[in-house]
Amino acid sequence: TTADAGARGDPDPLRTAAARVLHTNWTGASTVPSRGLYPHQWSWDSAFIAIGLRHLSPLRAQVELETLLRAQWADGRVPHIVFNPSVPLDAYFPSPDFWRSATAGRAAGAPGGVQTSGIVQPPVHALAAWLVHLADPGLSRARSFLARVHPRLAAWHRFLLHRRDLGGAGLAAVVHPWEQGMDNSPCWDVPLSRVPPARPRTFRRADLDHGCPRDRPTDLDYGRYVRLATDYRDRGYGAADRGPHEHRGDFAVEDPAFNALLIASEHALARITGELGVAATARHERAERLTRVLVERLWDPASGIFRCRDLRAGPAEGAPVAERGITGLVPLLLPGLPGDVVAALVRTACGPHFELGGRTRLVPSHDLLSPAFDARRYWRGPAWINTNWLFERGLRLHGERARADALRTALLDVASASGFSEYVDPYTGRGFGTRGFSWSAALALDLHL
Ligand code: 9WN
Repeated sequence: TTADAGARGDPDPLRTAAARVLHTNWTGASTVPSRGLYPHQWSWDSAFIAIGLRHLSPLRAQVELETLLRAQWADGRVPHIVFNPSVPLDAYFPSPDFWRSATAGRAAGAPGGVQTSGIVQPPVHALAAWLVHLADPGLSRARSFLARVHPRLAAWHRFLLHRRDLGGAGLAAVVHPWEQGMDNSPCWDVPLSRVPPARPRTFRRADLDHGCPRDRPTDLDYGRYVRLATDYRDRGYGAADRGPHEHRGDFAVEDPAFNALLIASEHALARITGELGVAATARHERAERLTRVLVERLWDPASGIFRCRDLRAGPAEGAPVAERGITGLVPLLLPGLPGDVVAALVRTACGPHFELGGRTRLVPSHDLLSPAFDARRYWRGPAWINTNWLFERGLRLHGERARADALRTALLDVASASGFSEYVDPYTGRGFGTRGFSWSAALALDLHL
């Protein structure tokens, strides 16, 4: 731990402890989120990991992203899990024999040489690629890093902006809570309530071999996750869905954080394009246009937060979800937000629903005043390092320097004192979930330097 390293007279105990986590979790070409609970490569984890890893080894950070992008499907999607063939099938559920990417994903263009899931995760990758490039531009140019990842990142964004524009407004929709990355957020309670759960004894939850049931999603949640993934798989992962409105799944949501990360990555892709000697204006303009759509479609001025839009609720346009989640604060990281939206987001984060700078040490994953809030159950209240890293970035971008500095200090303290826990109690900083969690170590390292 950081304390052990400090006791041995290490001048930089946080760096040493974080580097040890990333070293332990490195498998040769990518990094697992954690050795026990998550023994494969995860999509948005790898992006956050690369952002920290660039400070230890820019080469490994590039390879991390390249390994993930090699598993891209022909339709542009980047799968949420790339499976490690040397890990036993029962080590993680759902395993490759559930997803059957090579057969069920054939029409959508799943790759042959590697087994993957068929759903996606938030598109943090172009942002990560750009930050990795900046860590060592000489090495990046010598390896043609950006030239090689650029076409894959562009195809990935095309998939999201076209195939996943299920609402027809220009935003990307997610078709599974695992795609948005905050699996059991109370924001999904209403949209998920329409999904008939798979029968409990038809699958085995490997997560409970490592995680405490009190901190994890419930069996009912899992039944619904399994049903949605099974249905999507059995429809060939959407390969036959022709127009934007053709997707028939029971769950389709436009999510603020997912789209904000896509827009931030569009800006990064514009910078990447510029570095490669191609005019970047059109892509920046598209990012600005998407920012306006995000505000028009998901901003709720009355409550000062972005709302998820449940596309399966009622009429064609869907309906906003009432719960306030951390997802609704993440768009602060966008440069083109109107000033009144920026001011309101900061007020909301510091107000009674999230208490930043007040009673909480880090921004919780969910509204403290919601009856659904639970300080230790996964995405229903605990604070996560990745969302706090994103919010810190937003505060800094918009000139909120004192608040950004305070959040950065708290993040570093909590991340290292909790042994780089997966998530923490937002009031006390006590760690839950797995320890030695890669993105907690990587993003602390990024803010530490
Ligand atoms: C399902 C790996 C992933 C994160 C997600 C987090 C959790 C998986 C699970 O772990 O999800 O994808 O098994 O619970 O919710 O954000 O990417 O760290």
